[in-house]
Amino acid sequence: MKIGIVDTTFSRINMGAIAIDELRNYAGVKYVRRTVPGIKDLPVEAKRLIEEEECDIVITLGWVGKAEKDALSYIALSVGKIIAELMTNKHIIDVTIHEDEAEDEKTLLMVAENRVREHVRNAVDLIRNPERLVKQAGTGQRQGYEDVGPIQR
Ligand code: RDL
Ligand code: RDL
Ligand code: RDL
Repeated sequence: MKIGIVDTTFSRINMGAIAIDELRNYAGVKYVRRTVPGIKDLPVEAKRLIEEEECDIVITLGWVGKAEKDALSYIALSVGKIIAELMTNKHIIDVTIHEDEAEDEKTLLMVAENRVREHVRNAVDLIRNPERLVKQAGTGQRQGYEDVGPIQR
C-alpha cells in the first residue's frame, strides 16, 4: 500500500512529520510526502500523488487561520478535494486544524497531534482493513478531541 501525505507551509505545526511518525506503526506502508504553500494548493497535489505517484489514498493536512477569509479558503479546499476524489475515484482524507478550535496553543497542538494520528489510522484501514470501520459504525468517533459515543436507546 502507498499513501500520499501533503501538508502546508502555512500550518504552524509540522503536520506531515506527525503523519509520517504515525506511519511507522504500520509495517509495509510506503509513502510520498509533498508540501505546498496553503490549503487551496492541496487538492491538485493530492490528485497528482494519486495519478502520477500511484498512491492508493492521500491525506491532506491543512491549517485554517482565524479570519473569515480563512474559513472561505477552507470551503474552497473542501469542494476542490471532493472533486479530486470524484475524478480519481480514490479517498483523500482531509485532516484540518482550525486555529480557533482551542483557546491556547498547547491544546491546539494536542488536538492536531491526535487528529493527524487518528486519521492516518483511518486511511490505512480504509485501504487495508475496511472492516474495522464497519465495526465502528454509529459509535460517535471523533478525531482530535474525545469521542462523543453513541446515543443509547
Ligand atoms: O495558492 C496560494 C495561496 O492562495 C494558497 O496557498 C492559500 O491556501 C493560502 N491561504 C489563504 O490565502 C488564506 O486566506 C491559506 C489560508 N487563508 C488558510 O487559512 N490556510 C492555508 N492557506 O493553509
Ligand atoms: O476526510 C476526513 C474528515 O475530514 C472527514 O471524514 C469529515 O467528514 C469529518 N467531519 C468533519 O471534519 C467535521 O468538521 C465530519 C463532520 N464535521 C460532521 O459534522 N459529520 C461527519 N464528519 O460525518
Ligand atoms: O463537536 C466538536 C468537533 O467535533 C467539531 O467542532 C468538528 O467540526 C471539529 N473538526 C473539524 O473542525 C475538522 O475540520 C473535526 C475534524 N475536522 C475531524 O476530522 N474530526 C473531528 N472533528 O472529530
